[in-house]
Amino acid sequence: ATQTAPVLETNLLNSLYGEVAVGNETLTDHVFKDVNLWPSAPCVTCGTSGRSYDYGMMQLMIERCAAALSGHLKLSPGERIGLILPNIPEFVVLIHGAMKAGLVVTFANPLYTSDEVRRQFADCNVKAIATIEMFIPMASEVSKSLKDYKGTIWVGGDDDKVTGIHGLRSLLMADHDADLPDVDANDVCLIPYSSGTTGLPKGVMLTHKNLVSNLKQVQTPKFMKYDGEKGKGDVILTVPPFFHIYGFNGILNYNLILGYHIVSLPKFTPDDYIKCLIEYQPSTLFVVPSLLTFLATHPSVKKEYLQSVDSIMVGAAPTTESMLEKFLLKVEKTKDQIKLLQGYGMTESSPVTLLTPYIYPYEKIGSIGQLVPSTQARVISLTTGESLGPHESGELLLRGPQVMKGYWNNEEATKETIDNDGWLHTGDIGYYDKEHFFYIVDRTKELIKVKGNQVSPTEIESIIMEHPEVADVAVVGMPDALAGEVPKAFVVLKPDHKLTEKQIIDNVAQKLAKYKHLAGGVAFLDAIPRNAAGKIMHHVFGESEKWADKS
Ligand code: 4UU
Repeated sequence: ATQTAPVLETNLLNSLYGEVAVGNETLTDHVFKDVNLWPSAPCVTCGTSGRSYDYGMMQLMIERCAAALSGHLKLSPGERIGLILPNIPEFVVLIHGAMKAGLVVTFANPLYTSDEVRRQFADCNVKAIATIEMFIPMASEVSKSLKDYKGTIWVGGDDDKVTGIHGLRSLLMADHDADLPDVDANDVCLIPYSSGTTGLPKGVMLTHKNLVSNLKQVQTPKFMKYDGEKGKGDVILTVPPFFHIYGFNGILNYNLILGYHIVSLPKFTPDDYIKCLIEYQPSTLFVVPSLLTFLATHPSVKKEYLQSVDSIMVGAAPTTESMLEKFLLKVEKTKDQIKLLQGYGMTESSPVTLLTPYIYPYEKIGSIGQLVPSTQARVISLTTGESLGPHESGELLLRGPQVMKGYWNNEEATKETIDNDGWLHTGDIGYYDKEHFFYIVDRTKELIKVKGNQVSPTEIESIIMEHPEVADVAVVGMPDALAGEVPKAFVVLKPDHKLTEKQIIDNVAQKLAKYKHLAGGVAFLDAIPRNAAGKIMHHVFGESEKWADKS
């Protein structure tokens, strides 16, 4: 049974699980520190093609990749490399190879349009791009707008058939003269993009220390399946993208340290996923809520396929208690037989701040868990800013060694997000109970989450504003049974203009990745509700009928 936790007078909550030492290792050294204990264990397998490397091979490829990036492409420590890669085993080679060479990685969703990739890669001044054959033309086009560009790496390619393109296999086969740098753990090594609480996606500067701290924080006995023991040869099946912080640090690195066999799909299809369940008999599934819904409700997912599974980690968007229960009913298991774990995180916090302990009381189902070690929280009133006590909802503030250094080239946004005392303002609304289990109930920030993916309303709004006929626009997340939320546009047209819903939807579809499309449609209004400062009151749309479609 959980004990009632002491709440300080100030309502500042400390983790109930103490502190972790913040190491001085680099991320790659930390992740592969025990690899010599299991060199021939399978490391990462592509669930679609079956292509697989063991831990020893993975380590060798990472070292050779680092040498090639530094010795052959002449990339210098601190320079940025952009990855446009799906979940394939070579993702690990590129990202850890780059970090070993002291480079800073930024990754993009392969579904992005070239406009989206260009915006991100130009913003942080990328000097090289690694991608698969399909996206080489996009990389070439994007590279034209990048200064002092040093080259494209073709993952899957054999040799330098095209000028300026380096085949990964040839890079790894050749010997390179490289002097790998001593990398400082305080250095930034990853710049994922997040829109945070407002505006367009911004570069999130994460250091080795941020990411390593977070791995230590989540690998605390209370939160782990084997109470800290490693090397049980577990198989995990995972779909969340490695190019998002949950997939990269929360899943990939987390499981690499433990020597587990990671099976992943470059592209999710129900058939491939079911095939992997049967073929690899995974013990742990890492999912986002929409995938849990698929498992719980899709008729082709039979309970027999899930017999090997003993735990499922859900994160990146809200899950409902009823969906968790629906899943248990479907597989005819109790929560003791299949652990349903939730994690809460943000790109800005490397990502995990809250996690359910591996064993926790049934009545806490639906909770995002408790503070991981070395993490503090406050829940503040939306009106007065004071710190609230148990069962009072307010904005969640978090502090710990996993919180980012700041936004890339954007001091103003950094100051708005991390206050002078180091608190990260999450833009999420929630509360905690007397045992320090937290619950998320709402969001103050504009962010829309589509199947766990971030969608920035500002990004879609700016595209809709490009129509000369549009006077004003607000994009809002609307509830959706499978995706969680989908974007919907509320548009004010200039007088006597007849722009149609279809024209608006098509224009957005041309410029942005599919999950950002206006699946919620378009509604025409007379005015967009804005506050005194002129900011769109995104929040009022979701909660009331008064903004009902007038078209
Ligand atoms: C309700 O989504 C993430 C990171 C997710 C993550 C990572 C490691 C989950 C579990 C884990 O172990 O990052 P972002 O930056 O894309 O989105 C952050 C936002 C949060 O502010 C919140 O609004 O995503 C939402 N979110 C959640 N909401 C994330 N996790 C949850 C959750 N419940 N469990």
